[in-house]
Amino acid sequence: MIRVLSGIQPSGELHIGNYFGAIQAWVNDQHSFDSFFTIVDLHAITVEHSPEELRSNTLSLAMTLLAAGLDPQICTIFVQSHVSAHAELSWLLECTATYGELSRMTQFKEKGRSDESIRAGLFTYPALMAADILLYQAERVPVGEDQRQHLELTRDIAIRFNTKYGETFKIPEATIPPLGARVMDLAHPTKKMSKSAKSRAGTIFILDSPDEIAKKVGRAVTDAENRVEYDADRKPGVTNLLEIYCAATGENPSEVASRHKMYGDLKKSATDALVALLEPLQARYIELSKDPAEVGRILKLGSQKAMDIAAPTLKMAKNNIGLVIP
Ligand code: AQP
Repeated sequence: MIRVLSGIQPSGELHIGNYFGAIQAWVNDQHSFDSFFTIVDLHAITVEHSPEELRSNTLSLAMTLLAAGLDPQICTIFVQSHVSAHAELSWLLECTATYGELSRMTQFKEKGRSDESIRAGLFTYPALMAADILLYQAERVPVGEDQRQHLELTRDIAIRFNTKYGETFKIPEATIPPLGARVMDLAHPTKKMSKSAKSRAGTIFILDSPDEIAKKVGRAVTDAENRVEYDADRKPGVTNLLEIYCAATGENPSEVASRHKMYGDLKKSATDALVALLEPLQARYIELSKDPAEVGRILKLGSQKAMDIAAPTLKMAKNNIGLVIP
């Protein structure tokens, strides 16, 4: 059975970009593939963070994933740091990747290439991400558009390792959704929606109330024409709203554009679609948060399963690169 692996950082509250770009596909994939989903807490410490918040974000993220429909009976959900093989393989891959490759990663450049005080871990982050994927011999990696470059690098690192040291890793492929792969900030529609945005105004969080959703969508930046058209270059704000609506409903953006005359109509439709999508998820989240011990149990079982799959790959990688296996 084809194996799927994907991860998400507990670096803040989840937003609809994370949902449409990744989680929606995870929920579907779990029925057809051998699926592993990981909360990548080691990635979340590559930037300034609060230890207390990291701990609570990790549990809250696990509950959000379960509330979104991941079923621990059919997929494996685990916390990255519970499986030490990630950190171990990461070092072997850091020693396989080059300084030039890591310097070209746009996410690194955006988050502060010119800042001397940024953490070294932010620079080597893509090697850890490659380890996350390659450890499980995953062939399919559902991610949003922003991760495409990291996936390409993962493939390059795996091919180089296999060529130099012998066949070790399967070569993974990114699967990127046709709609919702790059949800933009509602207040700055040329910037990607992000957990760590400076202002919350342009980000719709998965746990936002219907009123908050209505307010944020109502204030979404559009343009002065008041004519609904699907055209990302000329109308980034309106196009973003169309894509959000369609990612939530499965409809076609050009058809939806033709049925909406004014921006107000489109904003109302987008709000209603998001509330209808998120309300049941939020109700399940409240139920799950009453029993954090059960969530802890699910994560523990998940990390056991993950360790069993990761261990033979790590051993083979160590052996092939020339380390003595005890
Ligand atoms: N705006 C987005 N549109 C579509 N997909 C998105 N993803 C993130 N933002 C969008 C996808 O969500 C998954 C998990 O992302 P992540 O937590 O690993 O980190 P990220 O990509 O850096 O996401 P954020 O929200 O912007 O977090 P911060 O602010 O902490 O960096 C990935 O599959 C990603 O593609």
